[in-house]
Amino acid sequence: MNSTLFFEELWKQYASKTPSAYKVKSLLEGEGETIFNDHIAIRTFDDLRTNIEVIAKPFIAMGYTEMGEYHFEAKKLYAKHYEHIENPDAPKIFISQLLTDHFSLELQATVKKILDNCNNDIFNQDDLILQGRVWETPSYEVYKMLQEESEYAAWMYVNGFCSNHFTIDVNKLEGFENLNNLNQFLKENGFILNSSGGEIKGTPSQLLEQSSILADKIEMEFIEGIKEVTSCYYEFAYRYKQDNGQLFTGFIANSADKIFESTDMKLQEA
Ligand code: OOG
Ligand code: NI
Repeated sequence: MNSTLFFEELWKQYASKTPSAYKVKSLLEGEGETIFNDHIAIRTFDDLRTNIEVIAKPFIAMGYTEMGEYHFEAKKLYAKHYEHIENPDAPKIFISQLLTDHFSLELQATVKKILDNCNNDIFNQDDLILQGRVWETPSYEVYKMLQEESEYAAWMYVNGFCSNHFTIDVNKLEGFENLNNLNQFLKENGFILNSSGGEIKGTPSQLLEQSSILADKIEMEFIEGIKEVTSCYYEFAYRYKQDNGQLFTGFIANSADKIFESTDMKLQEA
């Protein structure tokens, strides 16, 4: 699949489970804006069958290069980001993985069982991240057990492989001078921002400011019946110039740490 088609398909799947993202995009287009995507993000388990390297492979084949790496000690996550050097307009890719070994033996065994119980050929397919949850109908009991240790693990168990957000490139908006203006506009229109660590994560001196809306909630079929879980969210990024005059293209671990929480069930209930 060529990369334009791939990102179109990825957006379609993401928008179908993230009605707020579709609404925000339409609202801004209604104001005359054209939307550009700064980056997407993918989550996975660090199992050798599904780790960051496995997820990154099709992107490397598209011409992406590994750039930065990020550590999240408290959340027990690790991430890398990728850029398309020849095409700076291609969205950056942020891929994180759960550091399974840092959790309980019960969680480790559960993750292994989830992966063992599905057709492992699928992990090597180029379109893995268009496949969503590739394992069987989840159990609510397992979901709650994972959630006690890691919101990320629980989210991954029910959502699977996808882009968990797209990101509006705020630099390219015409009617919004800065991220705060966009945030105010979104709030006036009824969208709820993730305020963990403040509505704006990052500072001009860190060269990146980010905000996001809370993930949508969707109905999910569990073995035990239908329950609500979080799906995906929309992010907004404003980048500043580095000393060389080029926009900063990386990520900031402290900010990312809070952006992850956009899918936390605990923020929904607060
Ligand atoms: C990724 C969170 C981090 C960013 O831009 O810093 C992030 C995730 O929720 O999987 O997207
Ligand atoms: Ni992001």
